[in-house]
Amino acid sequence: MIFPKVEIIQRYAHNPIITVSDLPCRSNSVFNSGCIKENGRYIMMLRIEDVDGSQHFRMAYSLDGIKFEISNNPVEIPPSENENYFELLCYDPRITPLEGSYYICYAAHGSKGVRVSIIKTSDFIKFERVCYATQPDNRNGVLFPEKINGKYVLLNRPTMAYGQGGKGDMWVSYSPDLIHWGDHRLVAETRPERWDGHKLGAGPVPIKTTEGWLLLYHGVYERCNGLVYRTGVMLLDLDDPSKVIARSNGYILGPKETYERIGDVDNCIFVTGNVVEDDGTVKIYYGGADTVMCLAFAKLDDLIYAARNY
Ligand code: BMA
Repeated sequence: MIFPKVEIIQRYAHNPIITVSDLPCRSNSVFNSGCIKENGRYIMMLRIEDVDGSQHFRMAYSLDGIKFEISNNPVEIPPSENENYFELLCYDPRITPLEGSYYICYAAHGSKGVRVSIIKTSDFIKFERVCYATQPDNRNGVLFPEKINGKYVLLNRPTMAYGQGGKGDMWVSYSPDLIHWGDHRLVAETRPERWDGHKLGAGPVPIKTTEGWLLLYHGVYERCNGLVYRTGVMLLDLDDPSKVIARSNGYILGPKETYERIGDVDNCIFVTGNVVEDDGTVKIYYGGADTVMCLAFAKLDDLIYAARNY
């Protein structure tokens, strides 16, 4: 296939938008942070790696989606009976507004592996635990912003044994109450010897469009020096999100700039936030090289077009 030489995504010229020098605490990195916009205010949940290797979340707020005020206090993740098993690290938060609350899906990682944990809040100050939605190893969880056919819907990524390099496809699971999850279905597979041939996983909250649920996702390719993380786009059926209507053949955003090429994990773009503006521009928030937070822009119509034609 020959691809048109037209890029549909433009990076913010002054990337990165958040680095450790912006934080009120001594940290190693800030990346892969969830972001939404509510009532004109951008709400970001930062993923911060501390200098001892632990990680925490911290809220950040903005009126323009570019310059964020960062909270002085970390998010207090509610206690879990499985603290050591699954809460040694928390990462990759995705925020879903749903039925008047905000649900955060994150990777809860510990001595027994990694699973999708869901917590909820109404004010980003007090959080309560909802459930562990998956068994280990399974991460990259994101909730749809509404029920579909009366069920809550979660994208996730069960991971094959570490011996196989942590490969995995994207699945969808359903729940009547956000606690009991089942009816697991395969959504999208890796494509051998293509840019998303090693593993793939959901990015931020799917965007409802007339053409289907638009989903940005990360695809991973294994090269002799390590993994390369890039972004693709797909459209899922509005009534049955296990059905892929369209999926870009090529990636739409891949590491190119120094802040994406070089960092704690080189060659990594990891999308965790998308905000649709009134004029049809989508602000795309992503981690660069597991080190900094970045921003890019695309038109919603171009993303839909890319799912079918790129
Ligand atoms: C993935 C996730 C991401 C990270 C990426 C590259 O498995 O853990 O948080 O950006 O690896 O390290």
